[in-house]
Order: sequence, then C-alpha cells, then structure tokens
Amino acid sequence: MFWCGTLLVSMLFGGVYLQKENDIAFAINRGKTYYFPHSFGLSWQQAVEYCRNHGMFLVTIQTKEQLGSVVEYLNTSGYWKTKDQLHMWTSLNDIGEEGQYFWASTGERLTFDRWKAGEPDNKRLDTCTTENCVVLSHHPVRGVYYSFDDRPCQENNLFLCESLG
Ligand SMILES: [Ca+2]
Ligand SMILES: [Ca+2]
Repeated sequence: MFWCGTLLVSMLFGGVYLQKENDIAFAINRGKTYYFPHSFGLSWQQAVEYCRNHGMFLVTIQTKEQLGSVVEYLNTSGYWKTKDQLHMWTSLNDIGEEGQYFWASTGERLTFDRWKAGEPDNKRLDTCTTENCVVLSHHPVRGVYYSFDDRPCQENNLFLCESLG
C-alpha cells in the first residue's frame, strides 16, 4: 500500500499547471460567478487547486436550482458551439469513505439524486484505484442529460469553478 500512498501525495502536490489564459470564460449568473476554462482538463485534485488559486471553488450542484444555474451558464458559454458532450468535475466525491458522498467545496453530504443510470459503480481501475470523484455528464446522443457519474480522480476532465454565496 506504500505505493498507493506515494501516488496520492504526488497527485496532491505534483500539479504544475500550464494553460492558455486567453480562452478562459468568466460569467455571472444568478448572483454566482462561474469560471469555465474549457480548453484543457485536469485531475480532480488539480481542478480543486486550480479553482482555489483563482479564489473560487470546484462547483457544487446540490439542488435543482443550482443545476439550472449551471446549465444556463454552460448554454451561454459557447461550449456547445463546437462540442456535443461534456464530462466536467464537480466537488462531489467519496474519497473519505467508499459510498459516502460529500461536496468538497461546502462539506455537505449529497442529497440531490442526479446519478446516471447504473452509477455510481465505483469501477476498479487497478489494485490502488477505484472511482471516487464525480463528473457532471451531458451527452444527449447517448441519452445522458446533465447527470452524475463517478470517475477515477486522476483522470483529466474539464471542470467548473464557482464563487460560493
Ligand atoms: Ca467510490
Ligand atoms: Ca462510474
């Protein structure tokens, strides 16, 4: 298990972020500021740090209203002009205890049921890795409409930062 621990530490502190700043989108929607740099993906932990470095938090979607606000914002971001699917990190995870989902940005326990059919499945990747971090997925041609899926935390995915309050 030593190797697994080493991997976790390098995940937490090994991030070097190189990204283009020119295609970053800020927007204010329903009193929240969103930040959606959609030209590059990061691991979940890197996404948490990236949002913090910008004085924000990885997005939390705990109510229908919060989901509506995110969807509304994404629809105005220009993202769908060139893309037909989205897999975007949220702050939801069960890193602390398998099957116990919390929003890292607010500390709240998950109460909003938006799981995609068959998820969360905690799929095993290798001896050290199962799926503990949650994306918001939208892929209409596959019948997936803004729903949650647990994914491997080290996978690179897009992500959405938001201001809290
Ligand atoms: Ca899990
Ligand atoms: Ca999954």
